[in-house]
Amino acid sequence: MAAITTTPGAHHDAEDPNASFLEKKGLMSWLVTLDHKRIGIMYLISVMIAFALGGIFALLVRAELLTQGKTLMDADTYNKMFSLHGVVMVFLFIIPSIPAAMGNIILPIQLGAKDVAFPRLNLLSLYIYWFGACFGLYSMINGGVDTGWTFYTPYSSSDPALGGVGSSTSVIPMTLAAFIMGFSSILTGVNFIATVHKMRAPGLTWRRLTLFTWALYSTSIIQVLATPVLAITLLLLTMERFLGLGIFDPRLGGDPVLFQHFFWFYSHPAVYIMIVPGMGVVSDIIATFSRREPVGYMAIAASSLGLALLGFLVWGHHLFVAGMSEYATMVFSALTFLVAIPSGVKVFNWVATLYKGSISLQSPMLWALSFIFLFTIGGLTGLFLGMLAVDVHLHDTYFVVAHFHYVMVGGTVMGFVGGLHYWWPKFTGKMYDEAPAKAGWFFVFVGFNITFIAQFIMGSRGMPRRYYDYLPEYEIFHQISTVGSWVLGFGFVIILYVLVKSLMSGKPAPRNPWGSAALEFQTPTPPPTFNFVKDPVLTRGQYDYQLATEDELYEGFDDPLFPGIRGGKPAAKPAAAAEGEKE
Ligand code: HEM
Ligand SMILES: [Cu+2]
Repeated sequence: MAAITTTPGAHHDAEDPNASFLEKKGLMSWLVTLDHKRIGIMYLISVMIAFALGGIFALLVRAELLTQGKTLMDADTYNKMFSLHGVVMVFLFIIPSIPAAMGNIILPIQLGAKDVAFPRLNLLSLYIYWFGACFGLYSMINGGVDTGWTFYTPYSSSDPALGGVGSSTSVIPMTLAAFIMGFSSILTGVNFIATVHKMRAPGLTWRRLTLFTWALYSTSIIQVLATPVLAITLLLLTMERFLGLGIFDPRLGGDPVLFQHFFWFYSHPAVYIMIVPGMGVVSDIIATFSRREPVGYMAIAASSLGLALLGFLVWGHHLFVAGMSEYATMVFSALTFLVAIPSGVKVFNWVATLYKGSISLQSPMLWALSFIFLFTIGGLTGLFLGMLAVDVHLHDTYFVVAHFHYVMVGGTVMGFVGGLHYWWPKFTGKMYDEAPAKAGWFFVFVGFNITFIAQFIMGSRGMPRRYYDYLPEYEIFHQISTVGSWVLGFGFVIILYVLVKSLMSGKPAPRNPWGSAALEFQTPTPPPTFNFVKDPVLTRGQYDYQLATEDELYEGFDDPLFPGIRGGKPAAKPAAAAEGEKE
């Protein structure tokens, strides 16, 4: 039985409600759009620009560390470089990356909905994000910040211009930027929660949601509950810096450790805002390219919720050496280990899904497999840091830097780029060249490991983070790491080239290029404005390959541009289609 009815590949004129959502041209048609897909694409472009900017800062940091002493810039500039890298990557890129950009494009389609629950609120979220980003740019034009992305007090809150002793950089605009962008994040979360509850197509029960949807739902809960804490913390910081209120600064009677508690009460859950959506993307990609329902579907879904909840209980592990009671450190250490359970549940279930799956190694799958491998390293090294005695040695070393890059880059960025490749044909209507896409993946994967394995080693030997200079015994590791960052950067340049070339001259994408059973691949490519030609009614789950019809899985391959692929044989695996694309 067909899950939905559509008229794939049909062409329509601009007035037709079934015309592609990309049909309308002109800047204004984008800026005032209420279409979640268009809003998602504008988010996507924004976060990709942020990623490029943050990446340039990272390359500059690495270049400075190529040799001992001064290589490129003075120490003050260096401090600004790593701070801006962190701020841009966290607040402008990674938080909105998968939820706001990819979630907006895909979530309503996966729900069989016409749009999100509150389309106007959705557009407002984007404008708030842009408004906040303007404050960030303003700060950068004014010299940026040198506080690190963590804005630790009292250095950040004590302004020399007002008689303080802290940072003289442009802190207030940057904290306001993060404050404002927080509202964007909260509103997206509210919108997605309402959308998942209220907009599901008939037949789309909770047990039939995709794992990407479950991940976004869990993430939204964190966004709504945790982000207000960051907002109020940054507001207090601003008031202390601007008005001299004594909240965090001991010279004014405040408590600097209080700031760290507040900050990490948001920022540890925020780690799950960053990683859980990536896990969702990976779950979907693994299912599609293994051609089967994920093993332990409910366990993976529940572990997303589990991470969202447990993520709130462990913030103290960032303060083991900041001055807490021994009892508190022990409790936080024990709770930290609990977080490994839902993460482990996911990894084991992904691996079990791969086992005896009918795997095809298309480019999205390569990113998803890298995610599993690299995230596992990131997660397990997190357990080292969660162990009290070990953390006393490793705290604020390059070991920590390597650990969180294995999670943020090895995890989230792999999921983000994988999802980008996976859904690209669907929302752009264009295919990309598979061979150079795989080459890009290869350079990113190799470059990433060179960059950050070197950092694990030097960190475990005591190289502190955020240092401008270092002892001679660390030089070789810094050099390896810097060369790795060039390989990594080169990989991203290839990917950019592949995607731009696809936009310019890519072949039209079929409806279902990967042979997926999920709902978003049952509607035309690119989808019409309201996502479906006929309102979908689900008669099966989105991973039920055994219930999906041959047409649902293969119709895309019948596209005249991919002749002879289908041949009416359901035995043809999705890989076969891609072989055809390569020519
Ligand atoms: C893509 C390649 C990347 C490279 C080569 C890179 C490199 C670096 C380097 C060298 C540092 C400075 C370490 C220190 O001295 O403390 C750093 C810090 C940091 N990076 Fe990355 N990074 C990359 C991507 C990312 C991404 C995607 C994120 C997303 C969250 C990220 C988040 C951070 C943060 C939060 C810091 C700490 C900044 C601070 O100390 O305030 N990085 N990175
Ligand atoms: Cu944490």
